[in-house]
Amino acid sequence: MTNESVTPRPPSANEGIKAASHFLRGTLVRDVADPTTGAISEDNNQLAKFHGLYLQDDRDQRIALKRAGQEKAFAFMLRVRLPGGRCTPRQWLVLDRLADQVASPSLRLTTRQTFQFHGVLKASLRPLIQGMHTVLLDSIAACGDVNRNVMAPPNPERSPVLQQVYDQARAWSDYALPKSRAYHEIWLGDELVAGGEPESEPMYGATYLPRKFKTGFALPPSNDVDIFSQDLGFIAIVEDGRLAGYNVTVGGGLSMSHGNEKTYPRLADLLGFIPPSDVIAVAEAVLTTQRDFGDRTDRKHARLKYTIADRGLTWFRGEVERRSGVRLSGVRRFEFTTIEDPHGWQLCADGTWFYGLHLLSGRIKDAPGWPMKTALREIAEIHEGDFRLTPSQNLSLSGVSDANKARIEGVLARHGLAGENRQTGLRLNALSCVALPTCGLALAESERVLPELLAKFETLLEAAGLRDDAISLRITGCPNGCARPYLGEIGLVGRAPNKYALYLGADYNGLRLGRLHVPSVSLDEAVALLTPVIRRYAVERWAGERFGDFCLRTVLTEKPAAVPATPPTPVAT
Ligand code: SRM
Ligand code: SF4
Repeated sequence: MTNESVTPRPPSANEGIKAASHFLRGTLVRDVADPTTGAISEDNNQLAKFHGLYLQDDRDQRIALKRAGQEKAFAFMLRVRLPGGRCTPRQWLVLDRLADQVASPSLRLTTRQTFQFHGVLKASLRPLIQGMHTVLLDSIAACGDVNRNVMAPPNPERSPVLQQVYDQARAWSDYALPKSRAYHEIWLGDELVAGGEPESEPMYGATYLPRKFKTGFALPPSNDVDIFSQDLGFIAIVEDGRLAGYNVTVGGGLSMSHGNEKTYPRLADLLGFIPPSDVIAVAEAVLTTQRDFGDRTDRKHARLKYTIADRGLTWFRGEVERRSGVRLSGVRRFEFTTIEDPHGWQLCADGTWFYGLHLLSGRIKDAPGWPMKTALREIAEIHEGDFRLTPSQNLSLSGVSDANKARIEGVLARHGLAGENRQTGLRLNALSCVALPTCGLALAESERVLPELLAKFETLLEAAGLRDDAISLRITGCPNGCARPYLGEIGLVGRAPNKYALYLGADYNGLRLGRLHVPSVSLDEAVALLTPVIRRYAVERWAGERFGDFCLRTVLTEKPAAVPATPPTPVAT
């Protein structure tokens, strides 16, 4: 068969939806006004993502509602756009109130440094978005085939150039926003322009990108944003105390599908070095190259990582240089020596304090004996700096004066939350995705099983004398990789109810992916399987050797793992 006779594959259905949407409007207005259902059409659901919204249903209620012949318990998830994860106390107070008034009362901090609301009924979408608008927050491009929430180092004052890096991340985020007024018309009641002046998307075009696109900025020595998992990354290079420029990374991405070898997690390549003044030009060139060459026929093959894997880095660099007019120079030296958030009080060079607060899975709610939502509201009422959401689902309070330090400590102590940072090294480093009951793609539990899973490992770690050792465990309810599990030293990836693929051997600082160790284990089996490994690690590790490195040197190169028939009970010594 000759090349000419190969029929080109048709564009995926989403391409048609985008093209016909009149710049992301579709028939959302009509669907939102329809009182006969809590849902919107599937086509409009694809468009709603560009507005930061996902139609979901409470999966815990599915069977009962089906038996009762009723509609699913539909509600929306809304994701806020928050470049670099920064938010003011005033914004915090509004989000906190909106969560109580129009959503499930909890707030969820995500692995890309923003907030998610869950359980928002259709009728509450406008009040929520309009409430956010009063404090200049929106959810534009938080999801969809566009440049998503841009990540930037959150932890304040680790370096004098942090503010500069944040400003550049923010500038790129603003630059890459869709120009369509659809969001303002539909949710904020701006005058409808449909049928009026034609709109255009100078950078994206009418069909936007083939798939989501993620950008991160990192500031060594911290790789807190997991830079090699981003489609596009900027690693700040500081020379003589000044920001000399950035090493650009391209083609990271973590998602895969079980059993489909054509899909795989991939770490980004280093493309070259640029001065700070070229960030926007190069970012735009990377994005438009992906816009023009990304695979629009198959959404499982549409991310930038596949464009680069298929066409090669040399071709890609040439295309970026041609489009941007910037010649990338050789990569400059950098070193990542940490990834974790600092916890507790840290004194900054300018004499202010910041407080790193650990929040398991980023969940902020009031639970019996754990009134975190109330405590943070009270802190927001007195806090003079800002809140910074971290890529590890934690929170930093920055810009705290001596006087306010004591007051914030007082609030935490009064609510019994002063010890939140005195957790095991494993707990402080654990990440989980949302999964059940809201995520429509979850194959297994994640956030809801994390506390119990950690408790099991903690017994073992305490017994082995490893209580304070930082080991990263990341769990997700499916292989999409939302908690970046392939970069956790212990990665658990859901494949069916209580069945997970177990990955081991990732680099603690995010420089090496884990390897599939066992394709399918229950959580108890995973604990049982890791029990001897953790015990060995306690006694056989080399000085300073991380758990991921140890696994690579030992269990991953030794005989294949066998799943123990009966999980042994950890023995305290
Ligand atoms: Fe994600 C889809 C949650 C970070 C890869 N992700 C989803 C959806 C929206 C499910 C859906 O499409 O119906 C999840 C909503 C669950 C819920 O009920 O809230 C969801 N992803 C999340 C969050 C909230 C996880 C968390 O617990 O913090 C993170 C929100 C980030 C943000 O604020 O923007 C989140 N998702 C990630 C990451 C990590 C990252 O970006 O650093 C990844 C892997 C990195 C990557 O993109 O390669 C990730 N999410 C995915 C994918 C797979 C994309 C792909 O290339 O195939 C999907 C599915 C999809 O897009 O089709 C997905
Ligand atoms: Fe849902 Fe899968 Fe992402 Fe978890 S990893 S939130 S289960 S899409």
